[in-house]
Amino acid sequence: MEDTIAAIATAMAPSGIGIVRISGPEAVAVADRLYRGKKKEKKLADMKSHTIHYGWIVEQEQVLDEVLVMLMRGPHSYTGEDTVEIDCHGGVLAVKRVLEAVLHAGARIADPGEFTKRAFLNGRIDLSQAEAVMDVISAKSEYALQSSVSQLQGSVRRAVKEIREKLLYEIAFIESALDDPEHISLDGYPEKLEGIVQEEKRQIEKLLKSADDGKMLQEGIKTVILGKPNAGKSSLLNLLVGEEKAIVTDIAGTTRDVLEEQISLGGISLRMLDTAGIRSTADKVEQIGVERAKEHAKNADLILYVVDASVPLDENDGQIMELLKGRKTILLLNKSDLETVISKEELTARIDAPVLNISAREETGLAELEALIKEMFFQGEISFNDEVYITNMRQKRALEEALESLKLVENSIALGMPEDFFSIDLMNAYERLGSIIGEAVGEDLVNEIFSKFCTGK
Ligand SMILES: Nc1nc2c(ncn2[C@@H]2O[C@H](COP(=O)(O)OP(=O)(O)O)[C@@H](O)[C@H]2O)c(=O)[nH]1
Ligand SMILES: [Mg+2]
Repeated sequence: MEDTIAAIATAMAPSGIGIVRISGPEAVAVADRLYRGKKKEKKLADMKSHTIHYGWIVEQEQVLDEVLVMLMRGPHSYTGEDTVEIDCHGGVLAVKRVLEAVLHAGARIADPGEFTKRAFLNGRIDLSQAEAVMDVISAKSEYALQSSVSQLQGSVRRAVKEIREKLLYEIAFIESALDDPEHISLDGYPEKLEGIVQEEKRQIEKLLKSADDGKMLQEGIKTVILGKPNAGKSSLLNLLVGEEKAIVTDIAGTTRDVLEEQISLGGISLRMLDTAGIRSTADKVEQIGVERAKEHAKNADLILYVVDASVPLDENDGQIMELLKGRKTILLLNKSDLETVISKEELTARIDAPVLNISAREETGLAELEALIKEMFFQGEISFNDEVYITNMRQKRALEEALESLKLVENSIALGMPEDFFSIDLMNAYERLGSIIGEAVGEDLVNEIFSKFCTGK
């Protein structure tokens, strides 16, 4: 962290403004080598922190761009170090020229995520917050964003800290009792500890339970559209995407490959897969498509089974119903604008799943579908006020390991083991929880986490 680093913080595409960010002990000096204000003698080094300065970036007497320069001295900056941000014009070439000049003036190019890594290493944010930064950037739906922002504000850290404090208290108590048996008695202590361990296990389990929802919020609910050919599967996908992504014709067997689209429905993101209609077919390509549809159905979070209500059920529907077993399913009785020959009752008699009447052509039934999905996956309510969602797989693993350690403590209590056995596993749980917020994590892990970031962040 001795180096002064620099990178382009904005997207590399023509835009109004592009930002070159500089951070490190030499940040202000580097900027001063290039900055020229209206008054020639003006130096950023003499300016107060958190001020903005108009001027030009000049390299070897050549004016590169007209800029605004933002000055933020550490520790009150994103990285915790002296930071200068240069707002230049957002042409790809203009931003690159300014960055090059900054590098010539003594900064080195930043690694991906290095600004955030410094914020973490300088103790300005914990590891769970650093991970949230990346999630905020890559959020694909309103709820994914809200959950990441709440983590950025420290919701995960607070939840983890609370559990850790309780564990640490018990570890310390056991240690002092063992050191000073004359004054501190451990009589009846195992029973008391058992109650505490149970409670903390419950807290961890609650966080772990949120991880399933959290993953779906973050990555989207994997939703597979199944049905016979011509049921209106591709029409439904197009309707939800809002444009003609899939080819729609009245020829059965039009969709042969699986088509994936990320869509947002009422703030929830769905990874929606349109598939080949399921039927027995002699066409080789279509057969492969049917197999793929079946494969995807196996690990779907949700299946939308589209039924053409204007034609009777047949043996192909029987085949599809087999695929629905054990999967969350919504039955969509499509083409309800036409004369229908299938009733809701006929379907619910055969499969245990909610049924909605829709028409992909008339665009009806979508609001009901949205409400039903929210109900099925988030009990209708997604709230970030007092709920913490674990969206990160690394954090989830650490929670699982902490839970295992607490189970070992329970075991030792049940077996009547000596107290120092308890503290070993309590300590393990404490450390695993610590790794979530980045306490005592190795350099390799830190590097791995931050290397997934984009440059400039
Ligand atoms: N009347 C009516 N026709 C529909 C509806 N949805 C789809 N279609 C038509 O049904 C045919 C097959 O649609 P498509 O989306 O390709 O079905 P897929 O094979 O299941 O993907 C096309 O001619 C669509 O225009 C609907 O709600 N009402
Ligand atoms: Mg289709």
